[in-house]
Amino acid sequence: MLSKAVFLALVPAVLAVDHPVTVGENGGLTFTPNQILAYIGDTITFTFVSKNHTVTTTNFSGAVCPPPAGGVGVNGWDSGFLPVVGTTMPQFVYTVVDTAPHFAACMQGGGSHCRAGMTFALNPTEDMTFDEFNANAEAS
Ligand SMILES: *[C@@H]1O[C@H](CO)[C@@H](O)[C@H](O)[C@H]1NC(C)=O
Ligand SMILES: *[C@@H]1O[C@H](CO)[C@@H](O)[C@H](O)[C@H]1NC(C)=O
Ligand SMILES: [Cu+2]
Repeated sequence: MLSKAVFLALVPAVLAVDHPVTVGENGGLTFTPNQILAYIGDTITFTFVSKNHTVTTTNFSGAVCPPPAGGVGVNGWDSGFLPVVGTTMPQFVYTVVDTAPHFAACMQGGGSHCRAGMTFALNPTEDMTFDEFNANAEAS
């Protein structure tokens, strides 16, 4: 049996959680769910289940669609294009490294997927909501 001190040393200070997100469910231009709240150390596992999409950070407003290659912002990310070929469903895992809001969308189609609502928010705020971001995307 482990002593209490050893046992406590083995328990992480914060229990990291994985947040699964499905990309292209039922062949749609969607992230499911389209917004999540997560802590530093958590992971987001994006599973691509149809077509050929990306999850790429972009601006909250202004030039939203399409997101640029490499993504926007400090600690932004870009999965690159992850086509579903046969029965292989590619995954992209992002580890949360800050508490800032991050807004992402799909790059495919020169911005057409992004403008059609293929948008996603990590840690949106009262001032920067998912709905407002999505409206900015539609209008961009
Ligand atoms: C996925 O989309 C990108 C960008 O349109 C394209 O360059 C690439 O060839 C596509 N991949 C497949 C397997 O269709
Ligand atoms: C995102 O917004 C910043 C700040 O307004 C701007 O400098 C940058 O060019 C924008 N990025 C894109 C891809 O439009
Ligand atoms: Cu897409």
